[in-house]
Amino acid sequence: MTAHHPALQIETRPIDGQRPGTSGLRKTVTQFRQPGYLENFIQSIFDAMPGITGQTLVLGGDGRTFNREAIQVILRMAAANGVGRVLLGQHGILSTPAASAVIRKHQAFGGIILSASHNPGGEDGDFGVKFNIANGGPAPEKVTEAIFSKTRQITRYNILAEGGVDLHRLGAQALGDMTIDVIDSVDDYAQLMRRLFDFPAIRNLFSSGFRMRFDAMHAVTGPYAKAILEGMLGAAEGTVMNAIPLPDFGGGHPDPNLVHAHELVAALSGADAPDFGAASDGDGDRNMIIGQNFYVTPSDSLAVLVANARLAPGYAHGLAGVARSMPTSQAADRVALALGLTCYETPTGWKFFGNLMDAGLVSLCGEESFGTGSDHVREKDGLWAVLLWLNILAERRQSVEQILREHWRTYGRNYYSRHDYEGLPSEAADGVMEHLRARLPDLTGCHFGRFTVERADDFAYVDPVDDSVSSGQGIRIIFTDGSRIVFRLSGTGTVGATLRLYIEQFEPDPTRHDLDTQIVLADLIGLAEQLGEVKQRTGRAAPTVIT
Ligand code: VG1
Ligand code: CO
Repeated sequence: MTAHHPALQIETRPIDGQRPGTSGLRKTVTQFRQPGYLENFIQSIFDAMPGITGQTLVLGGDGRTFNREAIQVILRMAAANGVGRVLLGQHGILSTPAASAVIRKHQAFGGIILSASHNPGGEDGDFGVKFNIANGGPAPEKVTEAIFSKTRQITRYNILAEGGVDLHRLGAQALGDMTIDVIDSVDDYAQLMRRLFDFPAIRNLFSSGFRMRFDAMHAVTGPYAKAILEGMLGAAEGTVMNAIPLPDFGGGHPDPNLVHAHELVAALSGADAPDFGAASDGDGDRNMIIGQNFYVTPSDSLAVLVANARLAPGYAHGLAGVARSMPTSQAADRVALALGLTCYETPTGWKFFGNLMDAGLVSLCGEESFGTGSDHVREKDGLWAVLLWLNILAERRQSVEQILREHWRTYGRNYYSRHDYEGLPSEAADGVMEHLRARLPDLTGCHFGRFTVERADDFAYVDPVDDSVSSGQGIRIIFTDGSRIVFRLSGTGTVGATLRLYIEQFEPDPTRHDLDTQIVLADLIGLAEQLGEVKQRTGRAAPTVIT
């Protein structure tokens, strides 16, 4: 430490509730601004990861309110805790997939990503901290539990008394004994994309009159999408809408679904609509895909990508295997079966895919929650999915709708929907789950109308690589015809509890592939509400969000 930057040990005491959820620690900005709140959690990461001394750490965030203040604090703490070097995204910006790419490329020890992902931002919104390990992926449960246990015991944190860093000037700076390299937020990521996809073919597609809209939702993907789609691939200027990242996402909810990306949905409807539309979330790891007047469910998108990945140079040699989270529809399983690939079923959250990819068992994976990705990084990757779609469209020269209809004719259609009940009192949400858990032993063999329960359980996962067990990952009710109802509670919310109902029904008959999803699923939805006593226990007549 230099004389100008004495390291202090500040006394503190444990703060309740710092257990990371599905994807990092997510709380309101107000909570994160409480004295010691951020500091305690960051110190607990360093305490749980003693090997970080002298190592390289990657740091950046999605630009939401509190991003830059938090970065200055984390840098002073990293220096005081003996971190050797920090690779910092310029302006404090790194999308989640870009952070993963930077960790891997520069063989960093790990990374801290500041984001609450698709949760709203601004002064009244949410903030979050994720810790990623050396493979570039979210810390596995044993690491997040170790961090949590440090938050329970903490008595002091280390921080330099002073010292600010210029987040905007590219290049090296010193802070105490630590070096900070401010790097371009987009470069490493864009180079990786260029290696995976046929950029000349996509350029040709755009120059042949193909039109697209990408809604960055005033979140982190704006600069990435501008540089890659409009810059490298020649898409028309203005293709990327809401391209400037704003601390409050322009007051919007940066969640790429039909409800929150309504501006994009409107742009893609009508006779003169562009050919292709996509959106990404707060931190750039989610994606929504739509065609002209045509919505692609994330589960179907995953299945289409698995079926067509070979059309992109990065996947031309074929896939090792695929994986999906348990609640995600089984559409990808059908493709995997046809291609002779193993399809793994993991609990919700990207952290469970890392081991499978590190072991070379899986190349592509996805979740129903607008997440798709591959082993090019260890996070889901919104823009990657959009580029793979573009590469496929450039090769097949069909519309999104034609590709989906052909896909369903080949593999059958998995009608699928998720119903969310947000902001419930925890007791009510827990009550639904406990009630269902109690019923599990008696459900097998029960008949409900035309449905017979083949199996009902509380999903537990044994990681095939390290044998670690994760239990209590959601209630599954599986019927003899392959239909499913799944219940689980969200692990990313910050207010009350969110109950998620996932409903799926398989339809092989092509004459029945053009029906309304909610109508097709109506019987199963009714059954799910009845089995979970959802209305009685939550007092809600209908879900908050349907996707
Ligand atoms: C949700 C999604 C899950 C996703 C997680 C993080 O979790 O359901 O599939 O991995 O968000 O996504 P939960 O526990 O609320 O259902 V993101 O874009 O916040 O990093
Ligand atoms: Co996200």
